Amino acid sequence: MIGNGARVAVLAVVAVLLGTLVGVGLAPAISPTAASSGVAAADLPPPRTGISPVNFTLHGDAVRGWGFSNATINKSGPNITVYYGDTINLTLVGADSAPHSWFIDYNNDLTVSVGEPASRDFNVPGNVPRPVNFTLYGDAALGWGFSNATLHPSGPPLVVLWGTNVTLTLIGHDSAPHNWFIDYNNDLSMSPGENASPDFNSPPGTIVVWSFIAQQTGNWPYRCHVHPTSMTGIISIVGGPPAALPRAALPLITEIMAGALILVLGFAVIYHVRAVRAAKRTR
Ligand SMILES: [Cu+2]
Repeated sequence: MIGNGARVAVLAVVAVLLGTLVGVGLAPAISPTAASSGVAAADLPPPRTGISPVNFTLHGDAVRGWGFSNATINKSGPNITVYYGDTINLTLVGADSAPHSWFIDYNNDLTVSVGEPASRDFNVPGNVPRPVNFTLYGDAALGWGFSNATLHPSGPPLVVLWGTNVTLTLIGHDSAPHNWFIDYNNDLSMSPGENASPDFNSPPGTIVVWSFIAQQTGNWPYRCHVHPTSMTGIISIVGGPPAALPRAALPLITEIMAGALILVLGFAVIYHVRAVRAAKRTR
């Protein structure tokens, strides 16, 4: 039995744990009001400012449990700690073929009860990922950031569900032109088939809003084609089938290996035919 004080505190914290599911959408947001938590409004701590919202990606498996990644799924899933007032965005990814949902079981009765934040089922046919918007600031020397204050040469990690329509609002922080592209083959330049935005900050101050569909499952570098080494980061596209890379974006090494393999096989065929003929002649 939880003490009353502890219970109130827990309720205050979780009553505002708002799940918004990329891909599945959560139940309507519950605001941190006295009504939803049973606590007088004046007794609630003020919502935190500056850091919220908080994003988590959870991978779920009926047998193995939950994990922040497929590789770390465990029956007792990862601890999730958030502040009162935080908006929590969950990206829920199925690691098996079963439908799942995510909810906070305040009363620990193993089912969704009234007032408990609960996601829709995910990993079911027909789930359409919710569109995702990111605002990225770019600077040739300082890199990428979600804000002017957080610019960094290794920009913020972006995680989206496979199939998501991603909209980027691209803003320059210096006077140079930039763009944003996914460097699937990691060759530091834009190749055919790589998602690439138009140039932004060209002329300085020009903001570009640009969308693409995240269709290649995996972890990829993103870059600016003008400053490909000082403006880079990682985008993770999760949950979809492993998509074939566009032919033009195949890594060079793959082409070299394929070429070498064909060469070796060709020689093998020639020598085999010759050996068979030679064997026939000696009979
Ligand atoms: Cu740039």
